[in-house]
Amino acid sequence: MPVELQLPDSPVVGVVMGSRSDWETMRHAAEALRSLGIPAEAKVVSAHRTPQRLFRYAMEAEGRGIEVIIAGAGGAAHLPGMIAALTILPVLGVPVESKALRGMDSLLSIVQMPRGVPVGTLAIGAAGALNAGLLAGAMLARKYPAVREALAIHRRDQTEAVGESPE
Ligand code: RP5
Repeated sequence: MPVELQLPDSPVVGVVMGSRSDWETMRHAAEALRSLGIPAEAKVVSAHRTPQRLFRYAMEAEGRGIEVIIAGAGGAAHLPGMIAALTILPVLGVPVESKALRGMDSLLSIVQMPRGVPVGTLAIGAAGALNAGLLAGAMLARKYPAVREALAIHRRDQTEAVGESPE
């Protein structure tokens, strides 16, 4: 089978979230993907409020060309785990900061998956979302040289932006 080197125009990463209110956090994942030139889609898919949409999304994603799913949710954050249960695509979970428990509920809901159904869990909030985008990029960099190059440039720029003097 020939190795695929060219990124398609269609989305290869799916960014999903439990509510529109999660976008303020999850847009950081979308921005990281955009900065690496990775085609991505963003959708609201709620485990509790739109379970049929969740099933459909998870079952169809691989066939539509999605290669990595980033799922963010807050509170009783079942979205990443349920998606992971329904697809063999890698799923990266982002705990959205909740009002009541400041995201500890989201974090524990996402990270404590049962043996056999993994979700790669990131940090709570915007940093976790941005890192999920970068981590998806690192996964895709194994296949797409353009993503590898973009990731290397991102790291180089980030390093150069850290001044040695504290003032
Ligand atoms: C979760 O409940 C969502 O992921 C969101 O983080 C949280 C609150 O949702 P809204 O009440 O703002 O729609 O399902």
